Amino acid sequence: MSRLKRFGVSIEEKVLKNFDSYIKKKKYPTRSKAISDLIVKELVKHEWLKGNTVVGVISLVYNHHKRDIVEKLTDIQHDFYDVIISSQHIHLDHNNCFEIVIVRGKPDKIKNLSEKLAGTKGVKYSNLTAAITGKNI
Ligand code: NI
Repeated sequence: MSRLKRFGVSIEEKVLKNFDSYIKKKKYPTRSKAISDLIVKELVKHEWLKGNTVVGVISLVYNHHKRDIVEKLTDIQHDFYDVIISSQHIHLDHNNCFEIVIVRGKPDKIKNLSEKLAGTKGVKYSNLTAAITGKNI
């Protein structure tokens, strides 16, 4: 972690009041931590838009009894083997599976993979958690 830097911010009273109630609900220890997290979130978005190498996690919930779903999801993942670092499969109950796919690569390719997996018939839930390598922060 780099050195902490202090700076002054002027903000409308009403906005600050709303922000303080927001950070209280989120249980942030300080305003500084809350503001820092918001800035990092924006930088992550920016990094994804710039198209640099990013990381992420795709999570999926599906019923493995659904016709051909396991083969389809595996085929898609093999088409994107170069951006997949690792995956883990958890059997939730008799029918349902939870799978996480950890990815690293160009944002367009990762979004494409995420959309293909999400669009597979039988996938009940899918989410892409976007992160960055952290090198530029
Ligand atoms: Ni399973």
